[in-house]
Amino acid sequence: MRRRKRILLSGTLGLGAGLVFASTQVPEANRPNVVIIYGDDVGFGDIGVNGSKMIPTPNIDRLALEGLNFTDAHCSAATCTPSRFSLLTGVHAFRYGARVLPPDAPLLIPTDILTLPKLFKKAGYSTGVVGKWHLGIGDGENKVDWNGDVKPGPLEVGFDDSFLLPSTNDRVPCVFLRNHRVVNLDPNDPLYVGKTLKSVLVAGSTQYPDGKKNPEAMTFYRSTHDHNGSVINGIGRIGYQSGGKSALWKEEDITDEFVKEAEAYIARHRNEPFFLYYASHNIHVPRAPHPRFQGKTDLGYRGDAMVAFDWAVGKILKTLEENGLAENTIVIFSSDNGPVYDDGYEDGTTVYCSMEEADRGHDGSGIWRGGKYQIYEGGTRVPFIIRWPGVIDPGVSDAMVNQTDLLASFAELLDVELEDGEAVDSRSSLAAFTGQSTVGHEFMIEESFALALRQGNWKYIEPASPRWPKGRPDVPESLYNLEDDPSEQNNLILSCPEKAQAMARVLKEMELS
Ligand code: NG6
Ligand code: CA
Repeated sequence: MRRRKRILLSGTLGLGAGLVFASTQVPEANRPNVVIIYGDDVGFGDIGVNGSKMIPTPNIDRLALEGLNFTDAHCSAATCTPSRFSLLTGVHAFRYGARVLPPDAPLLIPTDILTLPKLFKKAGYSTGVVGKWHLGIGDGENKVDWNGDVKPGPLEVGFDDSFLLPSTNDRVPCVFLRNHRVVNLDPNDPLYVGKTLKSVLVAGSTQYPDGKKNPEAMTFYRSTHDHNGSVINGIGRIGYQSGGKSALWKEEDITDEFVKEAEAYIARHRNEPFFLYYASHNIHVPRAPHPRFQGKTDLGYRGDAMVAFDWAVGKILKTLEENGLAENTIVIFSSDNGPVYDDGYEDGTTVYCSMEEADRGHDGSGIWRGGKYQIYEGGTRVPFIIRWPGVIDPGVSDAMVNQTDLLASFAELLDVELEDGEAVDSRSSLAAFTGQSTVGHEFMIEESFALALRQGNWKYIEPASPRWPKGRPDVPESLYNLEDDPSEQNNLILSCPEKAQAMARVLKEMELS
């Protein structure tokens, strides 16, 4: 049976040259371009419109003022890989056991399932990704040949074009990948990637210092935790690399490189509908903003990296304008998880792993508790802005929405039918995303080494489960009422046991459905 999700709206949407439609579906000739600008570790409170006073973000603020700014929008999980997985597949990451991936992990997204880029292709779009990938590359059976065709990866899950930092900026390999090939690779200095130094010790390839034995090589940053693999550009990485010296990125230039690629992509595709997934590495560690951004905040490189990211957003918006595309482009700005301060380097931020709520007076998650890695609201409640000039009225929405639902929402917008078994967790929220409705989901799952359920302003956090044996911070089974306790301080699990049990039942049902 075919599954079609369609919401007919009570209002109407004006499109382009005065055309009016009774639903949000758009005719082929008017298909808007879609640009998703995805931040890395950018918290709800890291942008000016959401209360940040210590980091100037004029471009993101402008986007918010021209668009719809959501106060209760979520990534699917409080870490990168699971959130990106759900954004691109419309499936909860826990169903695939998705966790933060090591540098040499194979492609996590099966090549035979529907993805967001594949959906856009069905609707006649060109699709491109620029930025951080962190969803694995390779088939899992054969070791990836970094000196040949590096695949399967983004091209095999639906992107026509890709320019990537393959894993994260704190993991090897520290090179860019264009489509299937490493950029600027010298065949006389072959590139190897592995978990141990021994696995990459190949005669003839450049060897980099081993952070464990040569901490003095970490001249840019010392590691506070676990960034003791190959030391590249003076920074200890997760994992080991040898070779590829001519292909190494320069930390301070990554933002400029990605912006250049995004600008070129937009200009190249100006005459056809396109979907661009721009996945910035900002403001993930190691934060190394270009010298022109250094010192722009009193928060050190974390704040300065956010200023660099805001600059990049401004450049992308300007490129759309210069190509005459601003009006007919939906721009979405969001993030893959909440904020973190010290995430593994001595970069001047505070205590390891964001258990602190604020850094020098700046609270990256705003009033929401916690941040990256945490099941509290700050882990997944992230900035979320949609701008679609002439269609979405500017404003603020408190609707509860989730990135996992973009796939089904775009399917509805573009009138693409979803088959049974496709994007199973994606529920069209088109009316909420376009501001036609102020009501979001009744129920929504949150994930971070545990599952939680939101029901309106109620939040239930399940007890520790063997499914997440490692890494779960010590959070007991909890129940909060965010209406009068938005910062999750008052655990009601003992005083409202019936509510907790009812929500636990719904969570189980949703988990098993
Ligand atoms: C963690 C790393 C952290 C960061 C994170 C991924 C340690 C102790 N911590 O495992 O530094 O790399 O993975 O961040 O190694 S994410 O935003 O891509 O999920
Ligand atoms: Ca992240």
